[in-house]
Amino acid sequence: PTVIHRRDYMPPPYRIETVDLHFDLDPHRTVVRNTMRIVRRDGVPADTPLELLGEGLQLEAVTLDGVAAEASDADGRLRVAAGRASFELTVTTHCDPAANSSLMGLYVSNGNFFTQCEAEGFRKITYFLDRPDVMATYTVTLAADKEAYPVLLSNGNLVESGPLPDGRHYAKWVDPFAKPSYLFALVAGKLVALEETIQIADGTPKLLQVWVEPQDLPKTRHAMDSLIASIRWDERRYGLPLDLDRFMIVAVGDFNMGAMENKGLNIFNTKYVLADQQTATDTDFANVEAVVGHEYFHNWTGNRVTCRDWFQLSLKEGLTVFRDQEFSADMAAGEGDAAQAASAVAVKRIEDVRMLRQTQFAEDAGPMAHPVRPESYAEINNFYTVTVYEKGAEVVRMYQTLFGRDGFRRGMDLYFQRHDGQAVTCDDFRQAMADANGADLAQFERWYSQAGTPRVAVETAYDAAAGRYRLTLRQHYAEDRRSDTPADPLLIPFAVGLLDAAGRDLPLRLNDEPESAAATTRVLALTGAEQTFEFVGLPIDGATPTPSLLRHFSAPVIVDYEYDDAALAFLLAHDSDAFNRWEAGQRLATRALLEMAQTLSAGGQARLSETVVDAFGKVLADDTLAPAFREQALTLPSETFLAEQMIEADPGAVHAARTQMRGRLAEAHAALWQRIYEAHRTDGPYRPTAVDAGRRALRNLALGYLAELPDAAAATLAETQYREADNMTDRFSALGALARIGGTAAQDALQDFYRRFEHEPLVIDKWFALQAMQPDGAARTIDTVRRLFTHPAFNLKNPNRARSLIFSFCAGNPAAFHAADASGYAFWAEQVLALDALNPQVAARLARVLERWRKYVPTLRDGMEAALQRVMAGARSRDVREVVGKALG
Ligand code: B3K
Ligand code: ZN
Repeated sequence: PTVIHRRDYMPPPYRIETVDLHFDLDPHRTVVRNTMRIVRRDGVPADTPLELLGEGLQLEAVTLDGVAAEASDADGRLRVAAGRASFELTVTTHCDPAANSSLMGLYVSNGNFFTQCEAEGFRKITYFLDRPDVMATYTVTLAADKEAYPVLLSNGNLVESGPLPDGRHYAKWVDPFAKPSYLFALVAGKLVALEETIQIADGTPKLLQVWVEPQDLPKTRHAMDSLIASIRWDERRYGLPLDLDRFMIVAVGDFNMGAMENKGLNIFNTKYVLADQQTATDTDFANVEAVVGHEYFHNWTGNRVTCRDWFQLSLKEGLTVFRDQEFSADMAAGEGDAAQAASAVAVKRIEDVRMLRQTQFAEDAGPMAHPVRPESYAEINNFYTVTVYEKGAEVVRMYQTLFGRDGFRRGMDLYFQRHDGQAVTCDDFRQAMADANGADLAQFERWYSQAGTPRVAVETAYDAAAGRYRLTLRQHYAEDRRSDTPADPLLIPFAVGLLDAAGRDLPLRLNDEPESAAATTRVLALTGAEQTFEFVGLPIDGATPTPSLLRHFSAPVIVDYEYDDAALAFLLAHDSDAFNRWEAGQRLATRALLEMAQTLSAGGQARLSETVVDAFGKVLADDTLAPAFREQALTLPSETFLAEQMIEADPGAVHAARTQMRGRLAEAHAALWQRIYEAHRTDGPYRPTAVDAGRRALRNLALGYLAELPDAAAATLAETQYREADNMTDRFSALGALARIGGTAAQDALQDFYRRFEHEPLVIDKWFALQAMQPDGAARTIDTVRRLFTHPAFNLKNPNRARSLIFSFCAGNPAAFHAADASGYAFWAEQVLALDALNPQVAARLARVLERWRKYVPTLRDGMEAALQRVMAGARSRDVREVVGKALG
């Protein structure tokens, strides 16, 4: 396939200044008339042809300044010999939205029209310079049958609407802001809206709407509240106001990803809009808030200032993920006192880091490894990755760690002052941060250009007689890093603390600093390959302090330090940095689990160390800890994360070790789990707040542990909870516990659940996912999955449904998926190929499940390689071919 390189960037020869689009909407033959005001850029030779990109379009006519013009489409490029410096070009085409199963461009979902243009979908709607550095103002007229499509929406403001002959009607929209084509959107159909008018800080009124299908209207309140909270937060924290008179969110059931930030008309997967007590879990509520925030925040970071080219994607995505993380943290912290707030912030950080380490670190160690700002791609849709998003957000977070919140804000202000209305690069953002803070960030550029997860090896030395503590930090990349990008030393903000024997923080002062500089957490700037920092003025002849390293996860690195179990148990009990308290427990559990998995993998009998059992017992018994934090501390590292830590991943052994450890923790602390279960009922009406959600999470975690016990008590608890639950979190957790226990109670509950929620697609997704994620038991999960595949409610064309069954099994159930007989791999290959023909983007995501095949024990590798070969031989899309080609390469 053709590979596109960052170094080949060239500005476009022509500018498109205005776009006037006219749509005659029809599911099978939509006619699009596109009139553009085009200007040749200064210095471009007059004979340079204009080449507009198009994909799958039927060309009807082209006129140049009102006169029919010669134009031809070769290989998806419409060449127009304009020969003048400034002109008006009208291109008329038609397309077939109902036949569009890729869900890119214009498509039909449940009888309504939607668009998705990022990254390169606009070219499926009309011929265009479909690249983000071409910014134009759009006027859009939509015409359609009035009865079938009563609502007609596009970006910006509604300026005109009215009837047309033959039962049709039209609406005209004007977006006053210049934008790249990937932010264009239209929606047409039978929809209703929850509406609210608010005033922003300067007093201007704004109309907010959440558009959904009529039956979903009662599930829109939370999305609306989240939108209002997002608007307020962006004004307060960054001084960034909503710039349009109206802001719309629209929900659609068929959508490739989470949501899309189209200017003034955000289009969302229903999963991230609809929520009510009966059908959405606490996690769903939190996700709606986060995604509504994310898309709203793009209005400034992405839309007002956009990307020059797609290699700069992290400019908007890393920054906007960072913003949504901070928003969610503030929202969770807003409810309680200072201690509760700090704990809520730590819990949010823990969730984000868990996900980063499980998915991004693995990506960065595999064949798709790429820098935050990639150097090349075959299919840009394959680069909407956890590296660009989540590692990108960590890179942005490091500016804030280095300069503080105020310094970060100064950088943001300068960024908007310089670049509002422009399409820019990651370097421009870094320069604004540097200039606003009088800093030199040249070295920091490497975070954007070097792939792989850096490791920091730590050595410590304590001179008790002198009260000095030396910390030597050495940074490097793993030897087997799969990337040819440079491996030069990075600027790593490394936050540390030291605990005395009683677990209290020691004041820390570097040897060249005045006494007043002492603080209990110090952010060390590691810039060299190896550097030593010396803390002085510690108590003379004190006990050896315990280091708390990389507090709050101050950089996306792996810390290598030889803690013994006692030190980890001590940190878990005492560290003032809540993130590192959690981290100590995870390290302790990870080490124990990996030892057990190795033993089991070699055919031996594993035992869990009593230090670990006791350390977890202390957390269980510590009622001073916030429930949400306790739940995180008591949740073991995931099987996927653990397998990634092995030299050769053995998912079966990991699953066995983790199950054994859960069983041992359940049995050793049965009374405590029982007590936690009883003590954490939530009183009063259901509220999806962080505090209440934390109580439910801890209680349901306890139920899960109790379900590991051989007696029947947990089954009774779970059955009662299932029946009496007044919210989806408790009902679904109880269903999960019952499913794990198995037997007829599980079958009955699963059936009841299906009947209860038959008409709630998002809940039926959960029903499929839960079953796909059960470990092999009396029945093999692959058989259940194949049976569910033929269930009348299954539909491969709906991405949420495909993800709920297929992805849940292939990516969310490692032990069953990696069965020794390769049955999982055969299923995977079939499904990738089936999806490849329907929806390449979704297919490519599924294809990525096997990209780490070389990491696994030899007995599994052959089966994976064969499945990959089979897909390579049959796949047609650029998307899947790029992924599988790299995996096999
Ligand atoms: N910007 C979109 C992602 C588009 C993905 C295209 N394959 C959603 C987001 O990050 O907010
Ligand atoms: Zn985004």
